Amino acid sequence: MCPNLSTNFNFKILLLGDPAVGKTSLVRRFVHGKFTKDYLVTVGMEPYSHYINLNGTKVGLNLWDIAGQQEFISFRSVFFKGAKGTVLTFDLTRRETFDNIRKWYEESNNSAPGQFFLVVGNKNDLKEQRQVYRREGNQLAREILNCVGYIETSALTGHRVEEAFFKLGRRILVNEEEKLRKI
Ligand SMILES: Nc1nc2c(ncn2[C@@H]2O[C@H](COP(=O)(O)OP(=O)(O)OP(=O)(O)O)[C@@H](O)[C@H]2O)c(=O)[nH]1
Ligand SMILES: [Mg+2]
Repeated sequence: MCPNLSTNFNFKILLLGDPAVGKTSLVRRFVHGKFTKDYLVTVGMEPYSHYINLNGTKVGLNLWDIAGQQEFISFRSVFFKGAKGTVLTFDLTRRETFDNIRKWYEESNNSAPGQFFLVVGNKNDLKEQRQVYRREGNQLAREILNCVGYIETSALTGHRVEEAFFKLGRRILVNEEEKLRKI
């Protein structure tokens, strides 16, 4: 069968990172264009779905917003299966959340190998409280296998949020199209 490259695609993408780094806020900003200051802890996992247009190809992003709290560690990896990509998120104002990115990367990569990754430093609006340099984020992204880069975002202002999801989605699409061509 001749593959049709204008086919619609659906990609499962995980949002991972420590508690309160802003995973839910980023996905809600991207999908609903909204932000709330309240911290409502995610319990287990919350799914979101959003269609984007990548160079004329309609792509569905199934965004799995995974709870960062330690109490969910025992079962959360069941949600990882089949993921094509992970947004590894940390909080620019809390150094320890950056130090934990490798742990999140390994947890995700072990359960769903062969994915693409994007490192996101969130809360870029809190300039005075920054605890991680941009060059450190860039360096970490270079060290992670299949990482498409490092982006600093703000779910509060919306700064670079769309760009982050598009960047990861575009890389996954290129890879899926290459696989189709080989059939
Ligand atoms: N100033 C600022 N605050 C943010 C930003 N993103 C999220 N927050 C706040 O940080 C807190 C935690 O955000 P959440 O999105 O709930 O964090 P989470 O990563 O989903 O946390 P868990 O569900 O526990 O894993 C909330 O009070 C948000 O309003 C941001 O870009 N800037
Ligand atoms: Mg959450």
